[in-house]
Amino acid sequence: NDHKACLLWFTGLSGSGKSTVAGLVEEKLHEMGKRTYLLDGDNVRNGMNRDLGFTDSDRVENIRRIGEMSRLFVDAGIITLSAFISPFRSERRSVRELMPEGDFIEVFVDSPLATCEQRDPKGLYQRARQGEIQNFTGIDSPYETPEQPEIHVINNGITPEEAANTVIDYLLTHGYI
Ligand code: GGZ
Repeated sequence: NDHKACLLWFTGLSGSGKSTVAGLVEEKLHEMGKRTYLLDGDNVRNGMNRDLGFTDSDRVENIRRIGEMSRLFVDAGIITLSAFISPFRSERRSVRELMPEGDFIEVFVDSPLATCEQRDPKGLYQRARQGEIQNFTGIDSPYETPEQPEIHVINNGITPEEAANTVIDYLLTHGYI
């Protein structure tokens, strides 16, 4: 059950499939006997960060805290998966710089906005288009695409299984697991 602890940082639009892919990667790692922890909106935004909304400054603080929290998990030897939109390059870079060299693996879950909007599992895009939600990423709040992600998953026309395997393959070929 040997592994090198690292932070898998999933970034992408709402509805891009970050949480789904991260969840599958975690399942596969468990099957291999690895210790993992998954941070996502459900266990972070409802708890530690429930004081934060979706203004630019709240997103910056959201990612800063999640970065610090992720570092503690990696420090404890756990393969940590964090799945947040994290729309700003500078905040993703800050988290990268927080981590020991090589411990930060940026996973760009890349689905076209039109696809995310079609999926719209929670109806949020529709509400944003109707002006009922402000500062919605991709609509009236920016998403800065990663320039050099370690892993670029084009999550459009492939299964979540295939997307997850791309991540597992990276961990295997780079000696993390
Ligand atoms: C973007 C929003 C917004 C706004 C609520 N903009 O697809 P979801 O629903 O389940 O996941 C999205 C989640 C985004 O939170 P993050 O912590 O990942 O964002 S960030 O990294 O930018 O801080 C979405 C929901 O919250 N949601 N309002 N205005 N997403």
